[in-house]
Amino acid sequence: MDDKMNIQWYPGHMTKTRRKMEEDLKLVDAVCEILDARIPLSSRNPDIASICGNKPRMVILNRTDLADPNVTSQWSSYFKSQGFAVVCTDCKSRKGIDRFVPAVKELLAEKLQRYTERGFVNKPLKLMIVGIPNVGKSTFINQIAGRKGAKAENRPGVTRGKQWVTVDRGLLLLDTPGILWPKFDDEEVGRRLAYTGAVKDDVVDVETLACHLMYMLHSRYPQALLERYKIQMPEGTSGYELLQEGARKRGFLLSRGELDTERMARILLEEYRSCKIGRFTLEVPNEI
Ligand SMILES: Nc1nc2c(ncn2[C@@H]2O[C@H](COP(=O)(O)OP(=O)(O)OP(=O)(O)O)[C@@H](O)[C@H]2O)c(=O)[nH]1
Ligand SMILES: [Mg+2]
Repeated sequence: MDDKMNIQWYPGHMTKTRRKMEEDLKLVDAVCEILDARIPLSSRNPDIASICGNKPRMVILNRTDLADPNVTSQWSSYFKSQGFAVVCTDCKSRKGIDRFVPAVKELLAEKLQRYTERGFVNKPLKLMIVGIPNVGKSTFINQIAGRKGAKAENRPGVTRGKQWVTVDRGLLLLDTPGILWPKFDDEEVGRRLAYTGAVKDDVVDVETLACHLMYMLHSRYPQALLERYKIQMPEGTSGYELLQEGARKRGFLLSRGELDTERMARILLEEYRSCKIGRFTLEVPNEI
């Protein structure tokens, strides 16, 4: 098995997006970065601090329905302690959505105060919504606005240009295309982005990816693998052996009686993404 994955997923439009982001920054009062609650570190854009400068910043931990709730609250405290305004959301059920507007008003309280003093009635606050592809930016905006103002779909790269969405007379949100950074120092970051669907499957080797995910789930959540796939193997079993065991237990065979590990790989990724195995967060703050 080829253990090195050469993932190249930085299409030209993303470079353009970064430049545009720097321009758009001049139009907004604050930047709101949406993170995947299952991988809050890997889904953060490391360039964002340098792009945003001194603009007030907010973090949304989204997809909390798919993440381990205990770890989500640890992440919330972590980002708060770093000075961010934090809101945890599940855009499928709208959980946490109502906390966004009060959090924005708190973050930009001084600005609002100045507007009032100068007699600016209904001058809207403007926020730019940024984040990696497919993390739920457009869905989040639609939930906040209470209507489908932004196009959203379950694949990376749906939003292609910026778009203003009016929430009400006091708030405008700027939807932006998802961006990834050109190169990862850490291959594991790339894999985590692929597990969670930020990267299209056709740029990675699905079987290799699934081996890594198997290994990780086996070391962190062995009980879940036992319950879902009847996999019970000693600690330290390789990802490929775990994948084989899964295929064996499910009876996935090729015509010559070989195990169909590729089919098992696809099933594992699909079931991880749709939360059928459980709500697993792959990164915890105390491991930083
Ligand atoms: N389970 C779950 N799914 C979510 C959540 N938020 C968004 N989604 C789903 O994630 C998928 C991607 O959502 P989008 O809003 O299009 O994501 P985006 O960040 O705008 O993506 P790009 O425009 O491609 O960068 C959609 O299928 C949404 O339904 C959430 O909190 N939980
Ligand atoms: Mg979008």
